[in-house]
Amino acid sequence: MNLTVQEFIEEYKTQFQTMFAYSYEEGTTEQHYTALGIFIKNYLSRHWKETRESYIKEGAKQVYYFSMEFLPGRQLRNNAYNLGILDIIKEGLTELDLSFDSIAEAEADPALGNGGLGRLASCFMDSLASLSIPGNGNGIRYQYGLFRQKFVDGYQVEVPENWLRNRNVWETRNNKSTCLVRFGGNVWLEPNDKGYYEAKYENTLNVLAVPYDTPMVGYRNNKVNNLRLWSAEIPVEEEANYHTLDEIQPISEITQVLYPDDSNYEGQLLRLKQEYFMVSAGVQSIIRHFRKYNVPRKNIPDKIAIHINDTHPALAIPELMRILMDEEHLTWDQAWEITQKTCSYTNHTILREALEKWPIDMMKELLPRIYMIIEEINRRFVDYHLPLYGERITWQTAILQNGVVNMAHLAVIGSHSVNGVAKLHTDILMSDVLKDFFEIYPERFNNKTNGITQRRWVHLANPELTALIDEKIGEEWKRNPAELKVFKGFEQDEETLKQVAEIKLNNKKRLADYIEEVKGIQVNPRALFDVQIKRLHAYKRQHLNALHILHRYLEIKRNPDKEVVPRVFIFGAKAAPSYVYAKQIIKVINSIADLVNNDPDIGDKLKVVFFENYGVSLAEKIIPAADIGEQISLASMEASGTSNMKLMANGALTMATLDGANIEIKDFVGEDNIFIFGLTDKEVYELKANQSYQSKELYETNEQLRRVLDALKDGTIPGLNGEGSAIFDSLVHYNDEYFVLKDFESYVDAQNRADALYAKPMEWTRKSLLNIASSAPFSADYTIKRYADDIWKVKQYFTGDEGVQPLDE
Ligand code: CRA
Repeated sequence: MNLTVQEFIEEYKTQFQTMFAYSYEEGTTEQHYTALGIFIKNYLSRHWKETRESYIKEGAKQVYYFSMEFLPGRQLRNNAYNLGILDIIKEGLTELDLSFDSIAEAEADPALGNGGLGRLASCFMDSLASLSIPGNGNGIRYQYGLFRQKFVDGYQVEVPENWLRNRNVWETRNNKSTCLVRFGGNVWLEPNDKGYYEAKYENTLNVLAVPYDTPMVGYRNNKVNNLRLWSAEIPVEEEANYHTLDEIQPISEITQVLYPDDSNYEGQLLRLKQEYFMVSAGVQSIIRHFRKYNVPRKNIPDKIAIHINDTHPALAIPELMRILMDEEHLTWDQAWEITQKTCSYTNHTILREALEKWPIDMMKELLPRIYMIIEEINRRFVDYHLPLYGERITWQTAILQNGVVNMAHLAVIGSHSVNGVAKLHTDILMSDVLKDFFEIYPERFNNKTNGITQRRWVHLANPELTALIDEKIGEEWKRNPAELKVFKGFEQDEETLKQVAEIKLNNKKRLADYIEEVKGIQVNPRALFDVQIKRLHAYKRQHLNALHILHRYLEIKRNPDKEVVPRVFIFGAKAAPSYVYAKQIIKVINSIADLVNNDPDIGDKLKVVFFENYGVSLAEKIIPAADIGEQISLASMEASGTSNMKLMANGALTMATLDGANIEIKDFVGEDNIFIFGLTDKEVYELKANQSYQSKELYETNEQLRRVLDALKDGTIPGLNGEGSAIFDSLVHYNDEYFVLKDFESYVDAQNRADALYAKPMEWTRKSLLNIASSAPFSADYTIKRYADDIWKVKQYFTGDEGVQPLDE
């Protein structure tokens, strides 16, 4: 199916006219987006169908990635690119006097996730399809995604994100595959005449789960996998029982909004409802699909892998048990063996407040049958392990303790594999957070360092760089990322370095224009662009960055004639609506921005830009223009991070603590090509253990630090209403939980080293090139290959020599 430009033009005109009954010349950008999206979806539909059919025909083992969050980003460009028709479409549209770029901007960016975890799920979807692995996503079709962020007077204001307002061209509502999910009521087991117990229900709330399927397009391999997002509706046969909006509410609310907390456990009945709704619908539809394979039930683990993305979908374990026992009539032992072999679990955080625990009473009432099963899993676990490990370990690992259901424990006990998302993180799981489990099940633990898809984050976000790499080393790296290392050979080649520098400058000019357009701030594209983009969290320490900016500001004011390397500090970050401290940090940074950007003494030396509404689409604009990526979390706190990988792949140098995947980045790029500072995880653990840290002492003894901290509350920063003092108090009087003051000096020192290097452009660019050339290990293709080989035992299905080749690192 080789589309030509002329064919595209003809088909597109017809497509447009069929949809809108207007000629394409009269269309709005939005209409063109819709028509083009439908055109592409039609184009890929045959592959979508054939991929599904071929998996069944081959009896392929399939993986189901269960995640409460997906952040796919805009899909028009990526789908056209992976299908290999992007250039043709662009050319065709140009001939029609239309601009692909403006049309692509009309797409809503579905924010069905909070941050790294959701974006990781979507990078994984891209890699699964591109590696020809039978992999499906399973999640929720939230009507409202993560809130849209606005700044009013420097304060974050949340506005609902109605991403479905205009039609979503990618989804297909699939009425054939609906399921019924039950909540509440009474359940009991009754022996029947066939010799097994039957689960009987009364007074349940019945919810219809309707799947919306979205194609996940592989890179030039004719493979299209499926992302299934569930929406809650009233069962058709019960419609007559519902009369008012109030009555409908318990059903419609289930898939209405995404919980806006990142790395923070949200203990609400509704959230538990959402989790079970997604899990039950997903498991039911998998088991139904599996029947098509016509193999004995005990072979389910040879055909199905269910992956639990953090504990949010951990109810998949008791739900699978329920279906295998109550509907497939297997014994407990048979069902348990299948369940454990089928399920695997990834932990994404060690933050205590993020570890999900549901009150037993709530679980019992909302999910009575599921609670019975969890109770039995717990009873058997405790009975078995008590004689082997004694009270201490057994009680520390029980699922039910102190009136709550510990979801991480359920996930570990019910899975055959438990992984962390970077080496350090996995080590911490084994030695600390889950150490008792590591003693019981050492064989289950393994590390899978996160990755990113270079297709979205390099090929498409940074086309000039991509073209340059193609020119220097050929195109093989796109199918086989390991080839990127060949680019290292150009580190001494002046011409290449000049080209790399020029591309960066062009990207920065584009971003500078965008900054002027949306923020009204003029920045110098030759300044050092210093970028911190991620959720706002105390452990990520955006306030450390802010203190450094203040420090620079005060230095410039004190020594106005001193030459400085001009910098533009760029932020993008949403704070959870209920996270007061994070919101105070946003306000402080915005106020510092007002101060700095409007001070005539400062000029180009220092600018601060805080973008509103950070998300995938904004990241695509910012990342290619970054000189420095800020990865400054307190060591041990950031499980992995993934913006660190995206930024390095685009030639940013990393300003990093030895945390999460930063450590692996350092190992691959070499310590000369990264700025490392701050406490190590061991030092942090020690300081916490011996309680010797006194932040106030630092404030009192370090003059430079004191000046900066005082500026938070002495009126230096205009427009604050106590937010500066709140930050000050947390750092000085409440002993600085995240060791911001402790790391301050070493941070400033690392920043000074960055300045010195930036003053030698060739040297800087050489390191930038080495970062680009060392980024291949962080391709999600490798990460996914390891999940496929080690955890899921699923194969790549090739049809020819197209697509991403069997990966050989
Ligand atoms: N907030 C971690 O904090 C990690 C991503 C993806 C996070 C990040 O360091 O890169 O997951 N954890 O693995 C999380 O969401 C519930 O825990 C994140 O995105």
